[in-house]
Amino acid sequence: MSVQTIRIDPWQDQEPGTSGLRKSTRDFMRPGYLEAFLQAVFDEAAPADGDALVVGGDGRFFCREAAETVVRMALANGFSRVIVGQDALISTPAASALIRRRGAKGGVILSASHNPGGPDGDFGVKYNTETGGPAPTTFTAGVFARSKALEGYRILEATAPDLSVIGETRMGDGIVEVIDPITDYADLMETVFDFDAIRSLISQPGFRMAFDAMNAVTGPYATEILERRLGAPAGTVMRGRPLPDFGGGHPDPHPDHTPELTARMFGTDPLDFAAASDGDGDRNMILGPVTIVSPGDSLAILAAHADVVPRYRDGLKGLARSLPTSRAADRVAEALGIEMHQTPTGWKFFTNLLDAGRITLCGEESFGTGSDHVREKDGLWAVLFWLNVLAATGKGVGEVVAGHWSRFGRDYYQRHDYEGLEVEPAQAFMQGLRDMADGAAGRTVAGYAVQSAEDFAYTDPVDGTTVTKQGVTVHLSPDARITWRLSGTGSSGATLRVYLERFEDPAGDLHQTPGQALEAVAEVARVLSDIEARLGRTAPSVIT
Ligand code: VG1
Ligand code: CO
Repeated sequence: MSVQTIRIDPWQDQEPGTSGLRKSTRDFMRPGYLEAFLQAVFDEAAPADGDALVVGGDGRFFCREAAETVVRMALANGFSRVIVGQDALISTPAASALIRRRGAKGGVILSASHNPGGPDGDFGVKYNTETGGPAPTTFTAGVFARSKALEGYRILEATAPDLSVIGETRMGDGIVEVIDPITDYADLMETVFDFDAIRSLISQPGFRMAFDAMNAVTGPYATEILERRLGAPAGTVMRGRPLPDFGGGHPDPHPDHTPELTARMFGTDPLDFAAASDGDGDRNMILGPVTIVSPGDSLAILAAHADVVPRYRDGLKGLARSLPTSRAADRVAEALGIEMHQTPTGWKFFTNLLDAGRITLCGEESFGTGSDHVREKDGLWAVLFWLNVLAATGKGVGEVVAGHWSRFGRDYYQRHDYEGLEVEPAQAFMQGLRDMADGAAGRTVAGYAVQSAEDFAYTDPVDGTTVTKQGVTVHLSPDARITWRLSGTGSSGATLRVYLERFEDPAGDLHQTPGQALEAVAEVARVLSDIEARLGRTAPSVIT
């Protein structure tokens, strides 16, 4: 079986974003495009004899073909073993767990996460290193530099084995191992949570729940864990079969994209608990009767209740959140007397803190929560954590949330996305914000005084690497905060994200809608950024 080297002209646009390389599926399917990116990744990873690579994806269109290409190229580039999820499926958190358990050199995850899939949708490739976490910025910068100068790629001149059949096949000088991607992950969850307690909660007469897998990768995981191992009735998992186009849906856990679940939870006879995940299984949305738990609150609430979970019973080392995530977790860290870190957006910035044992739980406002059990955010883990909390406290979702606010106060929170912008005006807008930030302190708008403003730069406390321009934040008095940044996960154009938050102390009005509570803060954002004049936008495209 020979290794072929195929000459190519290098692509100039393979710069990984917040979470790997994302492009339209059609762009990825151009001859040599996927191959070029993989070659740059493998050159940067520089595998040695004996090294293993984990491969799998979220089941979207082109995943299987792409996985076959990864197999043939990995073996041609020095990996000795490629461990592939059956049918080329594996969730992002399960891939992270597998890399760690098998001591693999790294993993290739074929997913554009919450972006729609299909021939007219998006595709993506993420690379995780031996820690199980997303490749750090030094690695992705190396990949981008290599991709721009690449002259060719190496691939085995052979067909990959059938990825639907579990077992080992020799190929070239290496081995392709097709594994069941579910069992190990489900076993890991059993070591983290109190499954007996969750089982008795679920079996209580009258307790009703649902999980919307959105025809993405979590379907088989949720069916195994919730229905088979925890005894939830068949049908608890909705849209449980992974489909290449996610059944035409948008695999983003947002109430607009889970219409049936949302209708059930906001209808006349809501379920006690509901949840959804995204395309690759790393996000979570938690719902109670007529309640959506804000992700920033969720992180704080889980941290405050961590002692009910067997894995965290002995206490938390510290907490971390991304810059635009609400400061609700900071208040819990303070009460617990543990470290609190603020990182840039993207899970890769949590990895070093987790590896160094500085933090145990971390999260992002974008429906991402996780812990040191893996090095990715983990959707089903968050669902099980909530169930564990409900089981241990005997309370409902709404009661837990309201109880948290009355103890710590409430961080009212909203994200306003402006989609479909052109790249250059969006970048100029961000530059305008940096200039505004320089002279903003002391200004008063809509009853708020600007206390300080900054262009967020982050120095990793573990390895000392620094990244700059991670978002512009304005701190206001009374206690509120606005952050602006551009999305790094789109496949075309630009999306501006504006994050608004305001703290209400426990004695204040804790039960307004976020829209009402943040009306004045939104006005401050409009005035300070001058968005209408600069980008011609009068209202956001999406409010979360
Ligand atoms: C978004 C979220 C960010 C998350 C990233 C990847 O990035 O804001 O918090 O880490 O998606 O999540 P951006 O750059 O578009 O704001 V996933 O579920 O796509 O792996
Ligand atoms: Co995701």
